[in-house]
Amino acid sequence: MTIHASRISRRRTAASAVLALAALVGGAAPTALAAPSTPVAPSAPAAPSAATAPDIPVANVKAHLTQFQSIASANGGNRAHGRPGYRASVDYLKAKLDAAGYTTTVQQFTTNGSVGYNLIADWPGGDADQVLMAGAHLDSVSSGPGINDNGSGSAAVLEAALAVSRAGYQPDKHLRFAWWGAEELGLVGSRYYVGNLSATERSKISGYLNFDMIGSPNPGYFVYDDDPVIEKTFKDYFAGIGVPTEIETEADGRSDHTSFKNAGIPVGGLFTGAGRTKTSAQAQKWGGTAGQAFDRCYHSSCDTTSNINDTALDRNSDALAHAVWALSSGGTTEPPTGDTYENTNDVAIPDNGGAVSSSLSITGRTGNAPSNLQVGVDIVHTWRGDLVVDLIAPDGSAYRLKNASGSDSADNVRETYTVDASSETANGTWQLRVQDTARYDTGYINSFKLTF
Ligand code: DPN
Ligand code: ZN
Ligand code: CA
Repeated sequence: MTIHASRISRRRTAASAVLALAALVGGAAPTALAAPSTPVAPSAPAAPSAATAPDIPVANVKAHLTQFQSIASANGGNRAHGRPGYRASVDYLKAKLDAAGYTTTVQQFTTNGSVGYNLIADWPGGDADQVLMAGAHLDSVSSGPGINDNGSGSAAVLEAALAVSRAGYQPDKHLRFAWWGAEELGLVGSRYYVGNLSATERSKISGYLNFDMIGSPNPGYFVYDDDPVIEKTFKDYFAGIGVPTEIETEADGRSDHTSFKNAGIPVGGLFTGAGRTKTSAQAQKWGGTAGQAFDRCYHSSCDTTSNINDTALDRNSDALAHAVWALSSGGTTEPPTGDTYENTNDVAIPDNGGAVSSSLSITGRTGNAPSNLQVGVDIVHTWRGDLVVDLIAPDGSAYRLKNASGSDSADNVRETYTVDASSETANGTWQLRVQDTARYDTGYINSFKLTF
């Protein structure tokens, strides 16, 4: 069937691109009931894949907590703003980051009559106009060593940064990690940092991820309810490991993401609970003790290395790394500019039958199609491995987008392929040709898009 293509303006937002990416990373493929019967040669073109974060070894995170504990013990029992244990904590992190290849900056400010410090670590490379930040406050209250609040977030952010270095990860975005001073005195360090950025520098920060208390001994799994893309990235991660989450309602205004949020920067984060009491419903789904605080040692001297739930620390550290990778890579680069034509008429694909197609009649363009013609394919199907998909140019030449692959049992083909179509005239009828090559599973072409 040929229809006259409606010309629509294409403005894919970075947000929708990230959402698509998150879905790609987090979506587990449901298993179909019947196996396809026709064996087919393995496919040639590889589907675009997002960079995957490594597992963060919780033992490494805990080793940093042991160091924070020793620092506190050697410095009057705390790591509070204005006390020697704070500066020693900064020095510990800075040495690790410098050795791993980071460009570090210690930013000084004064509050409450003493000097405070933020530590900023930039990973060289990535798009300087798109900066993804992850941070944690490094100061404790003066009444204790602050191992859960917030050695936990500080150690996990450090370990994610070190994992970036170990992996030699080259993200599309620029990565910046930060540890804030004087959070416990009213988000002082992070407010100072954001307040000192120029409007241009602020506008380049595409997101800030906050980690404050992520190893609570009687843990809950709370995700901040701020930027929807960041929130979804975390939620999808936890869903993928089978851990239920709740929206964090306690965090608003209470940790360093607020300084970024107030400047209009998209924020998100994780939290395992502070002084509030775990309900019986929460204990049912997460384990632990109902009627007891998430962290009974919140802001007290018993917030030591004994005040940590290893499982919570492990899961949250992995979720942190997952978000850093997912939100800094793939699909978040500038969308192709150009004119988009789309056919949204559904075309049924007969089971193990003949090829069908969806068409776009292109008129009014001059010359040839581009070398990076974007082919948007949306096929709903219960076993996509059955499908062979081609783009057919107006003169009949075929460009293979996807081969059949019997073992690929995932649902649907939702992909944007790039085709070098520079030898084809732009005007004429283009077709998306789809054939189902194996029995049982079926579907339909949902939409076919071309962006010139
Ligand atoms: N930032 C901590 C505090 O204000 O003491 C704890 C906290 C973190 C509270 C996240 C709420 C949300
Ligand atoms: Zn605190
Ligand atoms: Ca089939």
